[in-house]
Amino acid sequence: MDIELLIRTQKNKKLRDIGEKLLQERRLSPEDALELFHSNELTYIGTLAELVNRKKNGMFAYFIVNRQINPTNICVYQCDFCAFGVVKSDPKAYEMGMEEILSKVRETYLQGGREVHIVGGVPPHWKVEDYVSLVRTIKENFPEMVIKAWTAIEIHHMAKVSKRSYEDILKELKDAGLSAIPGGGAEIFSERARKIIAPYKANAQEYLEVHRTAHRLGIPSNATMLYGHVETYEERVEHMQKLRELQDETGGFQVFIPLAYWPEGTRLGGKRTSSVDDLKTIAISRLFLDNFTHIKAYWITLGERIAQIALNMGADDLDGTIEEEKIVHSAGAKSAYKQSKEKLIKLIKDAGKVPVERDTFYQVVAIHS
Ligand code: V47
Repeated sequence: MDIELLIRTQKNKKLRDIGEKLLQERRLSPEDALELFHSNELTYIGTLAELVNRKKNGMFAYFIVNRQINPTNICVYQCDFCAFGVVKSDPKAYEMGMEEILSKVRETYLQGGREVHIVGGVPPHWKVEDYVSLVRTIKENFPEMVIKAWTAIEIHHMAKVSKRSYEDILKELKDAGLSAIPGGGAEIFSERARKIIAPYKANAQEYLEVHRTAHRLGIPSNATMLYGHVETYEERVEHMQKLRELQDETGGFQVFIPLAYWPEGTRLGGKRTSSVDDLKTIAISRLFLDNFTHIKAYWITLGERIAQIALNMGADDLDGTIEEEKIVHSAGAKSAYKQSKEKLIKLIKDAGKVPVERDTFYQVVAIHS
């Protein structure tokens, strides 16, 4: 596709101007991003996003052999969009023992996996030592495993209950073996929407401050946005703007992950996002977040088919083999619980991209061309 021709023949002047801006490698304004959200020109937006992606990542599309571990679903926050967290007395409540956690890590280790992504509910009875010793025990038993653990929500909670600073908590976790922080818990930063979907947990400033502190301490992190519930397009743009500002300041974010909302079994209810909305959101995030190298099409929330198309509309990463996803499946996700490495390689190849097995920090482990 001749990109200049595509832009020149675009009938909507505002979209044409956005295309010109991107060709000149100029930053999009929040108004530009909003204009794109209001447009249904998916091919146009997706092609521009793919152009920008190829400048950053060439034909590479990344995946990782990893495992998610959700040590408990007991959670004090009870957010209305979440069907995973339950109170302690709920018959569905569970808490894994250390042996169970280690045996899951071992299984992944023996399959060549080198990342564990740990995130769970926030149980009222857990102390900072519980979070720290979980990290330390895994690291002592599997020194080569990279531990990406605890969202900003959990870290804020640890600081609150122990009356310690984020810096103090993060230093202790880092000393115990934590290497990176996942992006969960961002949901949507807007105060209005957060009051409806997640009124009790850390707010936007607190989420961002945890990540700012982590970056200062040399701990890279990821960023997410949960979309498709009660938020407006303006609030999606405002969310991404806050992340872009922090990234300008620290450069510590590795990847942005738009998470499509699944409503089943949640108190909030609502409808699933459309495929067009999913692809548009991926593409617009690629165009707006010019200071992020990677955009993840998380196959768990998008499904494999849409994730595969997203690799041609701005995304360059699928996440990983996962092994056991509980959070989004509690809310009705229809994707598999896990994926073989071979299947991820095939998904990427069939999308016309070169599959690159990566580590947590986007270092190349193997190119499967
Ligand atoms: O913060 C909860 C989301 C997140 C629902 O950092 C839901 O690499 C959809 O953040 N519908 C946790 N989503 C998962 C997460 C994540 C996943 C993969 C990779 C990374 C990374 C991070 O799951 C939560 C929340 O935003 N979530 N409930 C739901 N009903």
